[in-house]
Amino acid sequence: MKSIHLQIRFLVPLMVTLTVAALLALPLLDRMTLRWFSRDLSARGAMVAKTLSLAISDIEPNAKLDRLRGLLERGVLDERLVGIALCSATNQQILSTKGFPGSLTCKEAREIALQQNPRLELSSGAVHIGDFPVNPQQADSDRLVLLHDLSLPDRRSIDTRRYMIIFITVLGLAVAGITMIVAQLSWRGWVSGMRAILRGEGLVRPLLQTGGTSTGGDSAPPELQPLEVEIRQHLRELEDNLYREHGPLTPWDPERLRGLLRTQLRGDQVIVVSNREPYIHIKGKEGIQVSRPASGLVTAVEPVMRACSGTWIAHGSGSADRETVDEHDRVAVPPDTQDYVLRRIWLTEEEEQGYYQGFANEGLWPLCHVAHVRPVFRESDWAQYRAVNQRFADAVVAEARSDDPIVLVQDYHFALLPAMVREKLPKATIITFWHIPWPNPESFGICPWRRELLQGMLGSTILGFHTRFHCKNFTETVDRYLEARIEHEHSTISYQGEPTLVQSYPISIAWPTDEERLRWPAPSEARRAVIDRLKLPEDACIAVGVDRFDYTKGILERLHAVERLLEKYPQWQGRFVLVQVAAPTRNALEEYREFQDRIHRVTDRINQRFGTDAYQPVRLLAEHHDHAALMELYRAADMCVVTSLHDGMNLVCKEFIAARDDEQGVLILSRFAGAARELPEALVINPYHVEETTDALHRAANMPPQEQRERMASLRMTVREFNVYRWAGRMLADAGQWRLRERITRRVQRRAREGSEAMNA
Ligand code: ADQ
Repeated sequence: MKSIHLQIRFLVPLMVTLTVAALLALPLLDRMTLRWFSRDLSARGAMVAKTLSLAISDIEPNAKLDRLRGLLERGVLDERLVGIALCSATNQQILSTKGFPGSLTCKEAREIALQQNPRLELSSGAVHIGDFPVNPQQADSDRLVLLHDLSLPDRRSIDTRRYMIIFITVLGLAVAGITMIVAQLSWRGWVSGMRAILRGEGLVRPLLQTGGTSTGGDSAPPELQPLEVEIRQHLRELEDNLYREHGPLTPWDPERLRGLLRTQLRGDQVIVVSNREPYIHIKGKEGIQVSRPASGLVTAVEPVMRACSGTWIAHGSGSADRETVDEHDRVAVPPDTQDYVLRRIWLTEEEEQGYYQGFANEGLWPLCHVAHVRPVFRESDWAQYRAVNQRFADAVVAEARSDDPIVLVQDYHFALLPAMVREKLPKATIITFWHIPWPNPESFGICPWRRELLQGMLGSTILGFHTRFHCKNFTETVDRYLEARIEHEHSTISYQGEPTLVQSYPISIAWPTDEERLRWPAPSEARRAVIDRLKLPEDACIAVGVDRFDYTKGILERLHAVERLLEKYPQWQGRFVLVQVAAPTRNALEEYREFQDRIHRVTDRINQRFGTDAYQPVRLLAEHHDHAALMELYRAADMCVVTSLHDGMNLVCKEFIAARDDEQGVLILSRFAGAARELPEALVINPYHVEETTDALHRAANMPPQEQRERMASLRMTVREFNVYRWAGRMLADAGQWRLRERITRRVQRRAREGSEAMNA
């Protein structure tokens, strides 16, 4: 209806314009046709005059007048000639035919004949006057005046005008009709184009077309495409702002996770198994203190356990751990809220040495990270690894309150445990999460016990990695070394008839709550505190690195980049400072001790080369920091530098992002960290390329606040939505579905069995 109104509004002016054009064109056309006729009559007159002139010259002078009259009277027999007169050179009428008006003198006739439109209105009608010399060679020749009837041209002119009006009317109607049809079609095109744009199909179409498929539905026509780009940009900005303000519609949080446990998992018991414990009790000068270890695994899993309750089984490694447990080696944690139970397992020095230092950290860790440190595999370590896995598996069975608990197995320390638990608790849902990368089959193949490790892991119901790439590597490894059925479509591997779902679940952190944020210092206060505490220059550009002191974290490459920065861009000398926090880790291993010594040596060298009494470009803080100290650093920094040579995910970069609610600060992130796949708005670098990392440091130090804001706002959106509750929630939801399917299958099988037993009976 609307489009018809619009077209009428468009058509009325069109018709008016056409009518005006016709009214203006008709007199012009009239004049033109008359001029053509006049020219035609003049030519015709000239011909008649010439014929008569020849006849006149043949007449003998004596018989002249009578013969002349007869001749002229014969001439006017032509119906178009009204009359003819013969005039002398002095404009005296010599004779004239009957139809020649008596009132018209030769002089008048001649004057009219000389006009452009030689027309004379007589009472009998309009005539055209032509004046021609009888003998053109003679200057004072007599002249013939011919009067042509103009009624015929006039009639023709009226006919022409009528045809013209009909023609213009038909043309107008045709143009209007075509215009209406075109307008209707293009209006529909525009409307559907605009709808397509608003539905987002205009943007989807190019993608589909590149894929060689066509949607076949509405899409924006080419003339709308610039508009499309603009509308989409505005919509996206609005959407972004809305999203930034309110976050996802149903965010993953502890409450949602608890709800999932209550509903889909019917409140079943959750048991976590990890090597590292979430709380360590240590004997200090002021009595027993509780500490949180520097561990990505603990950072991620602890908030999940707070939300889910249950039991966490871990190695009791603290000096006061034994003093704080009950007779069942249990202690309720966290100390203030006591949300769940920590069950400690005690390891002998031999066990710790073989299973943890040896097989896990000297064997599997370098094997999976492929960071140019050779894995070491010892028979004795392997024996301890197996034994300790069995001890933890037994503890799981002992802690289980039912025959089908949910067991969350954490990391490479327990590759054998899933199959061991499965043996005792076949109905348990075992979710194993591998926190470090999984290498390609060739790299993994150097492990002498590769088959046993894979068999152990395939005891899991669900096997999770950070990225699809790691899942793919694992599946290919199984394909290479075991006889198993792999179903790529369903991401499952069936080994000895038992299926395992192999899926990627990118891990994350708990997004800070409002209460937590209220305790944070303002970024300016944090900066002030850090500058005062570390005695940094007032105008320092602060880069922060937070890692366990591990060779996979790329700390050496980071130092080389800082050194190159001060060389290549000397304006940063005296201003640029890398504050490197490195928590001591695995100090019992020589590889680690040597690495840490080397980092100290390189730091000293750089500080000597570019430092002064008042300025040191690298501040190496090789000690554990509590959460508040880390937050202060993150909020004080101009940039956070993550240069891992290989990292399953890396949580430090996500902590930095979560800390920057002022949307300032730049993240430099290694492309070899799993996090790089989720956080493309960071400055993504190859840490092995010193020049590239150097330039990223320079770029970050010069980045305008607006660009920082754009990048940081987007990073924050990702980390807030893809938080650790989502990580756990997705795994538990998959487990819930799995258990439901299992229960249904078991019921169906039982009924079938009962049915066949009844039949037999
Ligand atoms: P990690 O190798 O431990 O984790 P990461 O993910 O970066 O590495 O986590 C380190 C954690 O320790 C962070 O929470 C950090 O704040 C904390 N931390 C580091 N240095 C500290 C210090 N000096 N003082 C106090 N705390 C410190 C492994 C894998 C990762 C994976 C995680 C989670 O190697 O790739 O992201 O597990 O799956």
